[in-house]
Amino acid sequence: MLDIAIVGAGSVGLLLAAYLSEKHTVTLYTKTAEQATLINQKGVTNLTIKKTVFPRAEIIDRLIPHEYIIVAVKSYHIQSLMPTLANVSTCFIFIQNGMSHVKEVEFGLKQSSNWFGIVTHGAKKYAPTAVAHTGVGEIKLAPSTNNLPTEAGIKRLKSLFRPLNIHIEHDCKAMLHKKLLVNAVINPLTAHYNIKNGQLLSAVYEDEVRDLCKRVSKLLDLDYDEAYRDLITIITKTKENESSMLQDIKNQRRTEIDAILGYLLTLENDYRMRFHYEFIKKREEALM
Ligand code: KPL
Repeated sequence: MLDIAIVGAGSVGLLLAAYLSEKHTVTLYTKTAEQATLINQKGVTNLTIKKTVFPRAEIIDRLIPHEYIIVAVKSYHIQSLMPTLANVSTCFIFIQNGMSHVKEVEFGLKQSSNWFGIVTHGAKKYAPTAVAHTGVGEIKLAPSTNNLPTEAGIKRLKSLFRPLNIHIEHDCKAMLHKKLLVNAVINPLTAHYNIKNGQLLSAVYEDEVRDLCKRVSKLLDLDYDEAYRDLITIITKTKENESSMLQDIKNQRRTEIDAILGYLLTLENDYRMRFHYEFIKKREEALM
């Protein structure tokens, strides 16, 4: 049994808490005291398997060291969290979409053993204490550049995430780039057209999916055929899911468009990517 903290109780944070609390001691750190109180009263329910678990909940200001701290907040919250995280130097696992948090973490938390992770599970938060597992995907983790994990460390990490199809990768940048491509295609298109991931498989969207996939794979130096195959696999596995960007727009929250297409536009000012970037930015501005 390991002592784990999960920072962030959005859809991914709740999904991790729902599975990891079955075997480990989990503390879930929330943004608001209201959500912490509700979780302490009602637990966290996985609506898909109809199971409730009881992690301890605290607000993020009370963060203390744990064996593992999984940071599952949106990428744009990482910067403001940095002073809190630097105080509890430990083994961190960062699970964010996009790339903008990577430099911040590698620079700000040099003394910790950091891992970056990607999640392709579909998750939807229905209430502050309830989440649905809307698509079975996987979790991939790779060590950051200054982290040289031992075989024993890798084994522990694998056992920690076992219920969620864990894979350990060695090339962190390649892993994050592959996920960036997935998010750069699925998230803006589903948010733009207000559709579930699976609807992207319809012939109506095929040209647009292929076109964005081609542009992003070229920009990130990924093999197009392989990238397209992986993309279709993830769309298929999460076909019932609403992407995190669509959920953000529907809930009138800030999206991760800056960390995804915004980041890619800093590499190349591609007009199709800019079109989708600006469309989502306008939506976001109108909502907030
Ligand atoms: O990461 C996701 C997201 O929505 O942000 C995918 C894998 C696309 C699942 O919807």
